Amino acid sequence: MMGEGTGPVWRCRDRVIRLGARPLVMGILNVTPDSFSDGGRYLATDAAIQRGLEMAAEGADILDIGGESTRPGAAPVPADEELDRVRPVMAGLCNALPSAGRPLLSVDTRKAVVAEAALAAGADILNDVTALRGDPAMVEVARRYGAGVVLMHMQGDPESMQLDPRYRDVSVEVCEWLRARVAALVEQGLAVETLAVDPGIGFGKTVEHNLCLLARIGDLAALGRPVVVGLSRKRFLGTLTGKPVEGRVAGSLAGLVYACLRGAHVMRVHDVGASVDALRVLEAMRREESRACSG
Ligand code: HH2
Repeated sequence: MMGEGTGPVWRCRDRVIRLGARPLVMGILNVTPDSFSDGGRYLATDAAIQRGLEMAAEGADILDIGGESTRPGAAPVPADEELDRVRPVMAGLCNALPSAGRPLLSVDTRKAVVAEAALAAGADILNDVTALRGDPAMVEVARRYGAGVVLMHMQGDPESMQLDPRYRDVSVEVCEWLRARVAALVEQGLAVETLAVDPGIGFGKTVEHNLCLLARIGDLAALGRPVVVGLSRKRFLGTLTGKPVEGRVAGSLAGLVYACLRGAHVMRVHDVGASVDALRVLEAMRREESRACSG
């Protein structure tokens, strides 16, 4: 058992995490030519493994490896190409990291063949931006391995999702959708303890939708499952600050601290070292706050 919190338990194959004591940092590793932030930097297997090891040394709790960009308008990647990108990096990181206490390994994919190969190579978590709806074989793969699963909300698909997203009440609709998705997957045989939820910041959402979802993370946490949030360097931060992707670190850290104060359990980030530092300071301040308030 990893962690000592009072939040939900997340079972990821044979690793069991008790959330709530401190938020976990999920480092992003995109083995792609076109991801919006790190596209092209880690396309070579060696460079990607090196970056994974660097993020582990910086304190990442989870490494999330993806071989297909899901940014708005991204071109789909054939399965064999995605497989060739992800599998050697997953296997290489499994070999290179000590088995005791290594970060959890996650695969960010919509395809069951890629998920299966990554899990066979040692991945613990399946992070699927379609919440296991994109490929009919995905549920069975997740079930067979007992993988941790991140179920993300998305309105529409990456090609068109940012054209004109609309909701009556974005937080209520996203929470209800994720609640129904958890229930449907439990019905299909997945253990509820393996499931985490994610509001899908930027996936079919305007700036206002994103801000509302972040303000109401508590509603999502009330589902009783771990809440994953990915806001790192995203476009809404560019709209708010006027900064390009590489200038959005400070905005990302402000969002990270806010999301954690509102109840997020896992933060998906590009800047692992800076995020770990921000969370260490936040943790010390919260500890003192509860000591001072109870004393
Ligand atoms: N965001 C992206 C990709 N995968 N998975 C989850 N669970 N939550 C997210 O918010 C999320 C995600 C998009 O960011 P990134 O991977 O940096 O870019 P790209 O899709 O261009 O590779």
